[in-house]
Amino acid sequence: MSEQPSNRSITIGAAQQGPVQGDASRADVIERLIVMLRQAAEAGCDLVVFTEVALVPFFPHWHITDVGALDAYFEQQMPGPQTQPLFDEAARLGVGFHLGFAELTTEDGEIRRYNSSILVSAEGRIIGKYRKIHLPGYDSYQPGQPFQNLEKLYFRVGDLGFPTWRAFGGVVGMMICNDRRWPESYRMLALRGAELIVMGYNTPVHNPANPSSDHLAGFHNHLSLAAGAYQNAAWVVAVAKAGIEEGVEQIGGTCIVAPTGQIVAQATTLEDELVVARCDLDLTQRLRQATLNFSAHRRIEHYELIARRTGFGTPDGEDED
Ligand code: CDT
Repeated sequence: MSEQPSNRSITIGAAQQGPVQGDASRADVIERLIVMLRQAAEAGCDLVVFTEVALVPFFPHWHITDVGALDAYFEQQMPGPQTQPLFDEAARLGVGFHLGFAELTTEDGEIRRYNSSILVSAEGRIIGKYRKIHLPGYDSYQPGQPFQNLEKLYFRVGDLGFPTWRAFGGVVGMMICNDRRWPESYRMLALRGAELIVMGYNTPVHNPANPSSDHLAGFHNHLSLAAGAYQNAAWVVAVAKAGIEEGVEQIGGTCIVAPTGQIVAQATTLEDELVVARCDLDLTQRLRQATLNFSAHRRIEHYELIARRTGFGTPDGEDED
């Protein structure tokens, strides 16, 4: 860690959210976010990171067959009438934010639904949008499970790639929840210069597909984030929707991870909680000029050679029978 903060130090608030129950209105949720936005402004934050699908309960946990009921969880405008107060308050306070939401849009004459996030400037202007690429779970109802994971049914795979933006004095990229488990997400962003990666997540403690790992859910969260941060020399801010939401217990563990892989700030509750850290963006550059100097040390030609030789997956020396 840097002992002397540089000119490119920014203060970031990771705004963990407790559960959003089914009877909560958008206005209720926005009010909770505004409370944390004000706390962040008090704490001197330049940027506040809200979670994935922050405005409603994490509805992919339920099988919803009525299209009207499904679409009620989506935003058709951003900002729209219900989210405008968040933008207005952020602009009034001069604090930027990241927000995850379910996006419904009409493109090429058809309705499309994405799991999306936006980065908003301190003036309340949308800087950029990301659409989740790694959608976990299933595209059909799974009988016999205590809750569903139907992201593949409700959302399309994101079609915007992994863009980065010059913002908040550095280069910023976004990913969303399950993206954090895949090294390619971080690497794509780092190759585009990302110094700061922000994301939200809704992660149940119980994974019906692999219950034997339930006790490791929190560990795997921090393992993925720390590895992604260190191996790409980037700051990583990851924000949970935590606690028991409509009967589904979700991990917390909201944290801010330095490019060294060290968790420098972490939530201690499963409720609305603002976690703050000062992040020196120049630390990324110092690491990228040393151990993690991509252009000096990565061996792309060898990765490609190996990939061609193995057909991207067949083990060398596999027994033939
Ligand atoms: N929202 C989301 O992407 N959740 C998934 C659950 C997968 S079950 C391990 C996640 O990766 O956290």
